[in-house]
Amino acid sequence: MQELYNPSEIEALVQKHWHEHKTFEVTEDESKEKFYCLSMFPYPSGRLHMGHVRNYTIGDVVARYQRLQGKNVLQPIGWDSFGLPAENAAINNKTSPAPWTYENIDYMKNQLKLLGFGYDWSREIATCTPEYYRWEQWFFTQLYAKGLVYKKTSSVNWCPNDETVLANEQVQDGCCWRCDTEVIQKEIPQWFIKITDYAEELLNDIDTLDGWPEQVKAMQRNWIGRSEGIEMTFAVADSDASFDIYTTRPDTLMGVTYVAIAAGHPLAEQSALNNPELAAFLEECKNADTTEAAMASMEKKGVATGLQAIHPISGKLVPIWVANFVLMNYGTGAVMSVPAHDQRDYEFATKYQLAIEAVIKPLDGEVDVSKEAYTEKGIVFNSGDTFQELDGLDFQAAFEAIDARLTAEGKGKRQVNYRLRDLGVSRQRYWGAPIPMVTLADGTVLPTPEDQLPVILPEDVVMDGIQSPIKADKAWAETTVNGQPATRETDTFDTFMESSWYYARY
Ligand code: ANZ
Repeated sequence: MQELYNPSEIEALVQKHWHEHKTFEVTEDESKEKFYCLSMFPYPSGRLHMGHVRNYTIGDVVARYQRLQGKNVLQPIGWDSFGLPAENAAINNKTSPAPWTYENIDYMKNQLKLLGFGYDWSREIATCTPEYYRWEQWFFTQLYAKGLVYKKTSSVNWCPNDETVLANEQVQDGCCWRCDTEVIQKEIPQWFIKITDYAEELLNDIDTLDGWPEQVKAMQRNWIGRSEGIEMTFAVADSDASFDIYTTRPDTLMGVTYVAIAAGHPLAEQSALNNPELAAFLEECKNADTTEAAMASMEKKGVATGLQAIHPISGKLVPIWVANFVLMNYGTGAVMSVPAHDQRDYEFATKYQLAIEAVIKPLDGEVDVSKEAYTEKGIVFNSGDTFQELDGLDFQAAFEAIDARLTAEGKGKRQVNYRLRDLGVSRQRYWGAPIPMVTLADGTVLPTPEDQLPVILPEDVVMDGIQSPIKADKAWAETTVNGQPATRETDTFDTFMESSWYYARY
């Protein structure tokens, strides 16, 4: 036996043996318990880094341990290989994304092999190949048939330099995470998957996740963000218009001193038609960063619309403001503002000299709102003549009483809201799976018929700046469906579409 361990000699020998004996290839074996060990696929960025080595070593240790336990272990590997970096690298290196990607895969595959991981290489996949993404396109059309996919124009974070939509997580301090260009808001038609239909189920099933850290489960719950409240209608004074607000604190209803609406609210846009100051403010809000972190720290600003709303119970008139902290895509895009009991409303009211009226006090004492809002749930007081019965009730009793009264008068109803949004999957870049939808000459939108799948992304392309070659080449989009000329969708799926299902590929 040799004194010194010579890796290049001994490891090469052992790996050759594994290869020749197909040591890690798995087949069906009813006599053994199955064990499926899947690590997150690497993105073929070019070279492995130590993070990869650590990550894949952990998975490999688990797989080998389970093998030694006598289980039939499948440990596959593949490449999560669509995405923006390939395009940018291709532009910089004057090549196209496909060869850049496949070369990186070859190189990194050799590196992984040198590390001696026990993968079943016969099952290697790359998510950028039609063999893989055809199933993704197929199940997208199945989701469409079930009504779980829809197209809608929506405002997105847009990087003018990369000409692409960015996820909120990809916006850092109002700038693009990749190129640092200032991000703007833009309205474009996009495809969405209706994950909100499953919000309740997702939330309930978090309870069944055994062995998950409590913090992770809490993060998941917060992300889904279920809240229970009341949606109610405020009429606009001297007009036929009305609008709905959503509140989780109906107990504070009698303390409403103004109403705040989002910059994208139809009432805001309408009021801006003859109000230049408001129009300028709406324009400013359009390009604001709407990530949660940014919303929390930004300066609260607003402009009065000049309109008044009628309080649904007291009938009092309260001013309608447009405020930058009201989100258009949450609840109804409008809030009843109760500065005495909401700190954000308090700061806004103080800044613009709006009234502050306390209507909730602690169980055992008085309330002081001279310096800040009292945001605890307490006991209702000061309800006034129109709803005196409310005085003395606690949060839950007041919630019920207000719900009952508004429901009886046809002015409101209980409502459950979720923070979770439907999943936007459209990207305007090239290196992704084509979205399998077509539009007929009369505007009818249809899924690509099954026998025309996969819709193949051409790989032999010339990158012209960052313009997608399938958008640049008008002929690519021309097709025929049911004997009629049709135009293909030229947007591609975001890469999380590939990443979210390869666990089910085997
Ligand atoms: C009046 C009120 C009084 C509120 C009070 C709070 C405290 P969650 O739990 O996240 O659902 N809100 C509703 N829609 C909004 C929007 N589009 N943009 C910004 N804020 C919005 O929070 C619901 C509360 O957030 C609602 O309850 C509303 O303010 C505000 F003492 O209504 B509340």
